[in-house]
Amino acid sequence: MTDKRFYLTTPIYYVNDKPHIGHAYTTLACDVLARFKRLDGYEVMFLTGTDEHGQKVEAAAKKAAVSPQEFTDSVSQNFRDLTDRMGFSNDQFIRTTEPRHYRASQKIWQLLMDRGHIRLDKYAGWYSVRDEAFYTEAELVDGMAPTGAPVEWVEEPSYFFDLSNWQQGLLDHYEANPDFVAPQSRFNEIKSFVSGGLKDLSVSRTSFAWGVPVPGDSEHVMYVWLDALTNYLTATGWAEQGGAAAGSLYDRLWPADLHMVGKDILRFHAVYWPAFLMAAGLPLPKRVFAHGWWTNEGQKISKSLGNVIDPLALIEEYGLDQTRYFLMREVPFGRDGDFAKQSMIQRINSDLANDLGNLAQRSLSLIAKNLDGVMPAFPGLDDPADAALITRADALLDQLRDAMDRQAFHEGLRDIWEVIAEANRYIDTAAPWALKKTDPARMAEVLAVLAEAVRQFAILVQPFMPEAASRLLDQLGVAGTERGMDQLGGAARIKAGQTLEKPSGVFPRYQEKEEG
Ligand code: ME8
Repeated sequence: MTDKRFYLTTPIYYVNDKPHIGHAYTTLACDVLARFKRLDGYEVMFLTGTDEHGQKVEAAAKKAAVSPQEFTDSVSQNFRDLTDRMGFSNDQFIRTTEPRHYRASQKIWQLLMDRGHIRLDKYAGWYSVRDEAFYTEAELVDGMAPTGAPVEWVEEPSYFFDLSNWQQGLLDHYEANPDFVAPQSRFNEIKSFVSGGLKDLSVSRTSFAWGVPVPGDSEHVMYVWLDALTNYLTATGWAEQGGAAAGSLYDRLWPADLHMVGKDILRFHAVYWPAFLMAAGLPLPKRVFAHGWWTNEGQKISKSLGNVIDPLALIEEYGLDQTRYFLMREVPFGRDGDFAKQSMIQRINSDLANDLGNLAQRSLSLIAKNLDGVMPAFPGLDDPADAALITRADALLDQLRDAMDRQAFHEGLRDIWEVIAEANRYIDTAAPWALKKTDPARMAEVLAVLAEAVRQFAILVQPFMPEAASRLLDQLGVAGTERGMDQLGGAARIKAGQTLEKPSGVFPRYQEKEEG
């Protein structure tokens, strides 16, 4: 067992709807990071799942004329299916309707109660079922939630969490942990929200029943966000093992290294969740990253506009690795971005088919044709052009590590593609196809340098495009045990003398279908 550990989470998704690009995007970002960390020698726990309680889900079940449990069973399965189809490598898939999650939610409630942070009172105010959030009169815009969601007036007995007492504690934590929330602009918004003062938070409801029962008061169910946020603890076995001897899963994993969320739910993760945890006397997660939102060809995505993007349709049309690459490369992670078909095609044909695909295919087929498919020996780097390319390739691992630790996925890929461009210039200048007759020894050196560069690119892109990378590594004769990040940075090189399999392109061009 390693002491390099990394615990990362996606939000758990509401089961009121089909999975869409937003869900796929958040989970994909975590998948890429989880794969990178595993390849970089970490013990990783990657958690995703479904958020199954609350009024929104109860209403969706009623509309479908089935019980909430039947409804959540079936919709939760859609999210699991998406996980499989996208090749996500999550270690657990949690459902908030599981008994272990009831245990954890009730345990945190009890802790908050015992420590004097929850009291019974009465709530009178606005509630948005779509957002599952409470709003003050002052926050409403034209009678709607600031998100544009409808609100309803709610008046009912409710337990309250003493959020107002945590303003200073939160601000101190932000001050002491400048990387707690990213991107920085969003962190600033959170700080100014908390600086503006916090009101106690209603944490139970009596007007519907689809939730975790409040311990000791069966009239109430827990506010869905208190229940939902606790999933991150549930999955560590906290209810069963919290405070247990060193070495328990909880002990190894908590606090989480990263909660990945969309920008719309940052406040719940960067304000309420840390306040709950501080009040319960538990350590806080190390970082919360809020990513941006996708539009579709410039338009806001909405069911009413009928322009929701189905991630499964994207995979079908463009291919899984291509879709994964596009989503991670096109938009600086953390910013909003636009999904445009032409940009997708451009990325597939230019970055993948031309830049990386052709480079690999040209290099490998020259080895096949001119060297009988036998991997040449890696040269001493006396030639300045060889040295320049390999030095840049060797530096990529540290660059990628740094980008990954900042969740700057687009930068990681950009850095790799800069060296791919360099390798393309190298092959054009060295022109190994012309050396066969004039200088076969030099040709073998050039092809070895190219094969080494491609080996490194293939290892580096595994977290983003696992299938294509694995096919490329197969063609380069790289053993399954030699695909980790520890094989980079000059620690290993191509192995001379192996006979390679016949190469075939791994990044096909996208052909637009003829209309009609
Ligand atoms: O919020 N582009 O669940 P959810 C990018 N259950 N991301 C988008 C998007 C878009 N167009 N639309 C939505 C919940 N998202 C809670 C979480 S966690 C303890 C509980 C993202 O199903 C959005 O930002 O509404 C959010 O991260 C997720 O998809 C949707 O979550």
